[in-house]
Amino acid sequence: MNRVDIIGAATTFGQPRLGVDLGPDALRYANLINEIEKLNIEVNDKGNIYSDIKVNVAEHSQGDANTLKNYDQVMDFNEKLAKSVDESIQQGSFPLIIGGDHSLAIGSLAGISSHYENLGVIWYDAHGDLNNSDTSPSGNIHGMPLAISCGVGDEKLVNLYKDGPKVKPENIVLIGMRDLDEGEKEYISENDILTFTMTDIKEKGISAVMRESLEHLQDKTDGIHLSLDVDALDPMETPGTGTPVDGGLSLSETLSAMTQLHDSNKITSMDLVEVNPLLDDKNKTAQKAVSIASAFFGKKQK
Ligand code: 4U7
Ligand code: MN
Ligand code: MN
Ligand code: MN
Repeated sequence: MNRVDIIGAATTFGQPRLGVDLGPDALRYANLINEIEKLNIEVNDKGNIYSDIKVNVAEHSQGDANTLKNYDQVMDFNEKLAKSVDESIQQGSFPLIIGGDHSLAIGSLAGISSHYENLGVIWYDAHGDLNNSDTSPSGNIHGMPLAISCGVGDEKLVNLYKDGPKVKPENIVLIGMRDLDEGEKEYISENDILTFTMTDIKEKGISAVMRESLEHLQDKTDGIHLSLDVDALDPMETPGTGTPVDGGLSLSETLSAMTQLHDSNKITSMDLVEVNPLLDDKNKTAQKAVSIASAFFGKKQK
């Protein structure tokens, strides 16, 4: 790719740990733009997208698990994001969507999907994000974007920006899984989604996992979206995130995974999400996320 559009997805209401909307700026402060430019790539920072709908923060963390929390806001935000992502692709740029909580993937996938018949998705995360309002233990929409993109869940979110499902389950690979809810496990096995848990990664090694993931997707897809949640990494590496889970990937495994994806030349868009500077230690999580993005865009590891 020779031109990258940075799209700041300043959303926090897909989950209760407010401050993840500051993630895009934390990544910029950690030198994201310069680091990509150093790789001889033209970078166009499109700034941040915000929702106009303000919610009552006091109400935010309450409510039943069976309601979708901050529904109107997530919906409004993702409509705008989808449009921006769609425009970037139309203009021939590679969209890098920086978050922001993972509910933003509803909009990024909606904007991307009109450009591909068979979009592949690599979901690099501790979680499957495959819940719906019936299976979700929390009601937090950041645990639902992949299900919604597959056409499962709230009708308006499923049909956001463009009618119908955006992704087919057979075109998804899950990497880094270690905290799946019961309903998510059922969806994965019913739909036969290729899944690499942390146990699988320890057994096979990250490089075999990435090779198998690409092999699974490359012939049947016409584009591959990478959605990278920093909680895929171990909390010792990336403490500044709202839903940390022990026993995650190391930075060095992730850098080598990114180099493999870069070398494949198959990835056509990317989300980099869930960096929350209010939970971080001196912006360390954003710095690691920038090194991950740099490896993805071709920085050689020493
Ligand atoms: B993230 C969870 F119950 N599954 O649905 C849920 F464990 O985008 C967590 O991956 C979701 O960070 C985490 O609330 C969503 C929970
Ligand atoms: Mn996660
Ligand atoms: Mn996630
Ligand atoms: Mn998270």
